[in-house]
Amino acid sequence: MLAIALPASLAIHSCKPGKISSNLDADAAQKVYVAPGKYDEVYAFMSGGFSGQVAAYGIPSGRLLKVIPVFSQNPENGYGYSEETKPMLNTSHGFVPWDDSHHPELSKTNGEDDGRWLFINGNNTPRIARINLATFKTDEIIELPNIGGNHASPFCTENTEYVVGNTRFSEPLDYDKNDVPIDSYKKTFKGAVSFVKVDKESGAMNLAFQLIVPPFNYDLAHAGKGVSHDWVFFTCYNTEQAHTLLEVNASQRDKDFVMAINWKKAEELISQAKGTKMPANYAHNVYSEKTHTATSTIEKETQILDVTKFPGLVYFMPCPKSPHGVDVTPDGENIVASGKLAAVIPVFSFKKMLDAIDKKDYDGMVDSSIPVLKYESVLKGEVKKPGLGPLHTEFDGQGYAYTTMFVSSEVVKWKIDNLEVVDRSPAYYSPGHLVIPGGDSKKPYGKYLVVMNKITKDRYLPTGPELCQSAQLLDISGEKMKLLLDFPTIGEPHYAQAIPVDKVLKNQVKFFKLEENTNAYATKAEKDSKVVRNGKRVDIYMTAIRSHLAPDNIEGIKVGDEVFVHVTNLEQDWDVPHGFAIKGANNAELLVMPGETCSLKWSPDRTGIFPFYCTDFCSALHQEMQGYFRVSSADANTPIKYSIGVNPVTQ
Ligand code: K7E
Ligand code: CUA
Repeated sequence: MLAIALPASLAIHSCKPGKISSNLDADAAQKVYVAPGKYDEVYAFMSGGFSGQVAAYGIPSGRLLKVIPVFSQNPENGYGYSEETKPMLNTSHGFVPWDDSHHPELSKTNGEDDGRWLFINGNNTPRIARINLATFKTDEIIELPNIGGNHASPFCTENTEYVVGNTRFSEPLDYDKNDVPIDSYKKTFKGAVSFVKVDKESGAMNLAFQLIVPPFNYDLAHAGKGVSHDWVFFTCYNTEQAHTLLEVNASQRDKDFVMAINWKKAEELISQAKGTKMPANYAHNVYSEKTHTATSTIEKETQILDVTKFPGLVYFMPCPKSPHGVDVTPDGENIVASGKLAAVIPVFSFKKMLDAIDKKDYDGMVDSSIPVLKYESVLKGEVKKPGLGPLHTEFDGQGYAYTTMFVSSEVVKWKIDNLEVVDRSPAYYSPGHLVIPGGDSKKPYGKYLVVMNKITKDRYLPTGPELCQSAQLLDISGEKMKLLLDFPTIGEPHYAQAIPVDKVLKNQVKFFKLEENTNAYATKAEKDSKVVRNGKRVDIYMTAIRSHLAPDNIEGIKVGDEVFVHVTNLEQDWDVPHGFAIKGANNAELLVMPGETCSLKWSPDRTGIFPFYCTDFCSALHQEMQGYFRVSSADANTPIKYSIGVNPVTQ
């Protein structure tokens, strides 16, 4: 989400709407054409913004490959509707079936994307999710306490030691006295930076500690790498500490800050037991590939460090005009921050930052304890006249940086060593983030750039009042950026990560092994399918294989029962899911992967015959893959009875 206050004269697009794009490559069609049956070169994982999901696209074709459900229920495959996946969306507030996801982040090894996991933030009800790129499923979601708006999140340190996140809305800590007047903001509100530890082997996350920081709005982050390995950088705005009409009140000061945190030092302090344990209340949801079931645990403790008490942990670098993005060059030496309202792009030098810290080259203190380093002392230089409204920067590994200009609606290429602008390419229109494969890592794959736009105006066929969101693919292999392709996206794409396909392909899971399925309701063979009544609860152990469901005739269900249909897909082959749906169920379908078990809850509300069927066209006889429930009145004596074909299933 971007809220930018601008003088009216600036609040127009510099690029006039028009069908022809001036920067279109003459060979564009050739360069994006991926012949039928051929694979794309790169996966792009784009946040779905207010859809709460992630979408995987092939680049250069721009073809949508999959929507990966993360924070929102997804009727298309039953995520968040099946009994197994409902716990994934549990929070300390109960079931929250939606979020706003902005920043996908690939796991890193030695500062390079390793293709194992993709992390993404839930912005609204603060959460971090981990997607397993072997299965393209969300494996874990952890809620973050003490935070409102998990926007500056989740960013990986160089070896994915941590994913870090910071709060957009400062607020009183959960277990402080938190029922306070809003105008006590400066006194009672706090920021909290979360460090989520990631297990090297399994990817399992846990909230290691939180740093309590001044009540600013924290916007974005990137971790250092190489020389700056030990540090993580956050932008913050609203250093005015306003709590109303931020549009005006948070734009008073000429400079806000980039906050530099020495996470190694924080880790050390925690290991020396300098942290304070504090009661907390947050959900930690884990999906198991063996049980095919998620469990949700409510955690009761967090560990905090008040940064004002530990000198050397945090420094502020002044940054002009409402900073938004902060990005670190592949060598880890330069920190690029983008002030949304600034006329320059400041580039900070990590080396100069260390020198300034050494020399105590301060320009005052925040909260009388956190040093503000002198702007001139930490600055490498400013990119002059880059355009209007700089937001985000990525790198090509060839010594160039590319920054989106929201207001002047363009991508600007500049040289990192001399900070000269060398090229600009219009974006249609108002770009937010951009992504280069590996563009925030030590090793960018600097061939493509995808810019994600907030507004499309006349670029696509109209679709009523809401027009589609869009990405644009640029070829950046040459001196000049060349536009290749427009393609629409789901939700509102903010950040994205992209990675050459090899790193992801080699880990792909094609199906789940049936013998390893330890779901409590798994049925491993058709002969074991059965119906079990226990009071008003009825469990149906059903199997699916081309092209029948077993059992397919079920009687003895009564109005008022709670029916759980546990469908195990017996197939052991790639690309053979079976679906399952029941007429009138207040639920979505199930989409069961080979070797997996999924459960649908159904409360029949009337007597009659209720058909069920497979929803995924799985074979030539898919339309035959069906069955019937007979539902009797609550006081009827219809016995439980189930069968398939001429051979009754053993009772
Ligand atoms: Cu710039 Cu939420 Cu990353 Cu959107 S944020 S653009
Ligand atoms: Cu199984 Cu259609």
